[in-house]
Amino acid sequence: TPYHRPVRGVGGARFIQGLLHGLRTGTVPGASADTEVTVVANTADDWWIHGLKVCPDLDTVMYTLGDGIDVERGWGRRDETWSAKSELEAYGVEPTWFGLGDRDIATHLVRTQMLEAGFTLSQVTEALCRRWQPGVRLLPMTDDRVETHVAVADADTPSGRRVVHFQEYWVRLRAAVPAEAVVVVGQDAAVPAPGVLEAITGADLVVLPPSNPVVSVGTILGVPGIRDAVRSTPAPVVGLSPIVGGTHVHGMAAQMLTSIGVEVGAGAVGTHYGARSSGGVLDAWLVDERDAGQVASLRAAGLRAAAVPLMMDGPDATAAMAAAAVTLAAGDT
Ligand code: GDP
Ligand code: FO1
Ligand code: CA
Repeated sequence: TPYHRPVRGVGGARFIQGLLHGLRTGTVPGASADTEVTVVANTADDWWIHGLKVCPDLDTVMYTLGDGIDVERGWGRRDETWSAKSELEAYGVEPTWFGLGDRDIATHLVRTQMLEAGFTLSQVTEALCRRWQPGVRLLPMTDDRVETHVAVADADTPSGRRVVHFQEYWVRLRAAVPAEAVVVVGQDAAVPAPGVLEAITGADLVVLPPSNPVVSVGTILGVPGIRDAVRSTPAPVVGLSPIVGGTHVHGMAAQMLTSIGVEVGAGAVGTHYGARSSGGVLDAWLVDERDAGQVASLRAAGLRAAAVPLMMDGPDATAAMAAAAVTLAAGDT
């Protein structure tokens, strides 16, 4: 299996894949193969490009769990070809730095047509998942248009700044310049998608996967109503650190944390989310064994905390992380 090959980002999708593996093989305490999993996905990476609505995080989860993902790239379809991309380039159509693969385009065509016919993003996602059968209930965080934009330095503007869409920051700029601010356009007016609040308040357990705390988990919690649902659910809430040994494993969590003034550390991210006993969203926070030194201060901050291996080096290792999270949340350690 090519599962272990390095990929960018996709912390959330790979975690869920490992969790499902653990459920199927019976290694997650108190759960079984028929345990229902609902995934609330970030949609603030989404954008319109070449007239198509593209939802990278929904598609990454759907393709990963549906076994259609290009594992090495970590996004888009396996066995992809790029004829449409080269044809667009030949016409001189911008942007050329963002590529839609020929297979992947079919997903965006279906999505865009359905949206234009009046279906909601939730309904479209359900329809797409009928093909991919991800084995989870996959919900967008909201059906409303919400987009993360990033302010970067630009000496040629009166303000000294320029704001670019998250995809431009990530794909064109490679997150190589400092993010001076993150603005989540449309977030204040967004409404959680149908089923999202009910899934959180009706769950037996809520898990924040090792994902970007700012532009993935942060944007989800920022949809009005979602943070409150996580704060008030009767279920325990446990998170896994995306920061290991002082930086992210892949991606750009470090740049994003810096932009919001949070130290790039496993403990700092846990206290940034905060303990529910003091207005935060977590009961428990799992850090990597390299960050074991931060457990004491997390406990002092009111969190149940433990250090275990947190590298998703394959389905078994990832399932063990999920099992450790469940155990910690249950208070058995
Ligand atoms: P994106 O939307 O593709 O950026 O994916 P996410 O936001 O879900 O995940 C990116 C985050 O997952 C980054 O902060 C990574 O550090 C984290 N991540 C990726 N792989 C691993 C891993 O093996 N272990 C841990 N602990 N975190 C990981
Ligand atoms: N990432 C890239 O680095 N380059 C691309 O051209 C690109 C295209 C793309 C198209 C569809 C899609 O679902 C994802 C795509 N991504 C691309 C990945 C995407 O930028 C990121 O994975 C996420 O937005 C971060 O979560
Ligand atoms: Ca993302």
